[in-house]
Amino acid sequence: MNVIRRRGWDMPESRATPEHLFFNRRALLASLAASGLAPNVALAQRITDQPDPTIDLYPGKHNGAFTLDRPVTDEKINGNYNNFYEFNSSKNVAKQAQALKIRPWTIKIDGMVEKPFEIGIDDLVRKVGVEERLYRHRCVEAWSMAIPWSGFPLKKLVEMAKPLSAATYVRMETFMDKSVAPGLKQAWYPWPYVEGLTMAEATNDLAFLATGAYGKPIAKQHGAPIRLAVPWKYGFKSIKSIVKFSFVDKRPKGMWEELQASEYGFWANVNPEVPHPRWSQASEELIGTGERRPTLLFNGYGEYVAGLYKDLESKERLWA
Ligand SMILES: Nc1nc2c(c(=O)[nH]1)N[C@H]1C(S)=C(S)[C@@H](COP(=O)(O)O)O[C@H]1N2
Ligand SMILES: [Mo]
Repeated sequence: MNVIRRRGWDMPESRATPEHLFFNRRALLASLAASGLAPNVALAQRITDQPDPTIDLYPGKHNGAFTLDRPVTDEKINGNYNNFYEFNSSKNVAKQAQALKIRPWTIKIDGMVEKPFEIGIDDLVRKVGVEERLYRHRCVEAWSMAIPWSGFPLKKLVEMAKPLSAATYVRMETFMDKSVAPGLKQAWYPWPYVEGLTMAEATNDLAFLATGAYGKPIAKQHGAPIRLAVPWKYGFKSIKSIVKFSFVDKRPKGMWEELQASEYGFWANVNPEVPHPRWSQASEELIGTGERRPTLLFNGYGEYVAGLYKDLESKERLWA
């Protein structure tokens, strides 16, 4: 995702894969070394945060419809290898992300709806309930994880919002508090983080709002208290720490698309046949295992979502 400052892996495609792997391993080792600090972080969190008022709901009923072809990624590895640019642009962001204040957390529903409203995260979660699903996650940087999310289908929030029939897209937006998230002071990013889906995508069964992971309320570095999980798309579409859902009739422009449209388009459907302009998408590294596997079209979720894209003529458009 690093399009501004050049890194070791920002290089001709012929060399991108090995260097890219090297970068990931190094970042992972650094993250794990830093995770020795985790008990202190957890302690600080316990002192400053109220206990989650919906903790009794987790993990929720397990929904067995979504099976994995690989083991769940170790919680500690997943929780110490994150993308959360609001805090910093390295993978080692978990500690800084603990500064995020997740209560009170108010979500705005606006735009083309019967009546705009706001709802607190705890009221929302109590109202809709949570279930547990195992999902794969494929980052555009060619690495992947497997996560036990808890949460609810985005479709339930759409139903609650009562969009007008003219609304064709959902636009989502991340919090903007510079006092806790220093990355927001980096003016070269077009903050806030924004992502969007078509209404058909948003009401598809797979589109999920995660409020928990690994059997408990979701950790801050994963986008507490509520983040999107759209596992058939590259990871950047899965926007974290959402504060607003707007129902609109124009295609929303995501933050990454705003920054570099040729690399991070609206669709961002996982497609191993269409390389990123700077590296191949044919395979992925399963973070924490050293294993590399071929990447599957729609990240293996074609049975749920392929029908949504029948009318897009080319493979490129599936991706971009
Ligand atoms: N608000 C926000 N959402 C975000 C990001 C981000 O930087 N900010 N990074 C995205 C990217 S590129 C990925 S791969 C996933 C990473 O989620 P994880 O850290 O829980 O694995 O979050 C996505 N959502
Ligand atoms: Mo990503």
